[in-house]
Amino acid sequence: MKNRHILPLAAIMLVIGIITFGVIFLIPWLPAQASVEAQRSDQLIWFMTIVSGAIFTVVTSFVVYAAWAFRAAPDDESDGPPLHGNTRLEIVWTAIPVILVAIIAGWSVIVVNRNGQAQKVQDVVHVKAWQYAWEFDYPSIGVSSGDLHVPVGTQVKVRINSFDVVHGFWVPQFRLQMDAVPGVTTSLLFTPNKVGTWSVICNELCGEGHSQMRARIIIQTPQDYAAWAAKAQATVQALKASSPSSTAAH
Ligand SMILES: [Cu+2]
Repeated sequence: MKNRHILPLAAIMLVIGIITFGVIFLIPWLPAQASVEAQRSDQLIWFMTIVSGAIFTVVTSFVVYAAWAFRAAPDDESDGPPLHGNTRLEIVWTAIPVILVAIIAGWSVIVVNRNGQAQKVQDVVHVKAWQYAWEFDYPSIGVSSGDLHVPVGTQVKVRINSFDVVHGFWVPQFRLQMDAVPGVTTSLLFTPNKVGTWSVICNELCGEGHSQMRARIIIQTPQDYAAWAAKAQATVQALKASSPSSTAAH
């Protein structure tokens, strides 16, 4: 009896598996990776996606095959044969998810811990959020910018404040987000590892201008970053010379 089912079931599984993993791998689901943290998160995301794809393939194949192979004739009003379950099978299908969830939980704790490990040398940027804009202060060089400039390969610590409602500091390419909460200073560590320009996006619904609450994040080579910082400092000095109260520079 078993052998009669194995071949068609395997064929259905092959077709569903090809479609499922085609959808998983051929569509670029994730944004670019631009930080060390994004790599860690993505390894975990891919593990979960592949495991989910495999389970989806097996379960869907059994459902599709059972619906086709064991369908009742249109005039068949009888009950099916009584089933008493299968203890061994039930233990197996309980144990596998328990093991998988334990692996995912443990792995997640490791990723969160490693992402939160501060290095000795880091650039500190003060992120200020309000309806509906961002501003970035650089206490070490005494400048302020509407774009978030960061050097590639250096750990950056952002200290985040909101001056009105809850906002969310989110860079999809980092796979990281942190809320900006009025009255509280939150912080986030990241290590950019790819030169490029992306967006800091507010991801807490904060009012009617929420969808426009974006700023550029510019990841630069250390040389370009130093050049930007020097130029910004020079601008601040020039502004201070002309009007002592102004410190803004872009
Ligand atoms: Cu916002």
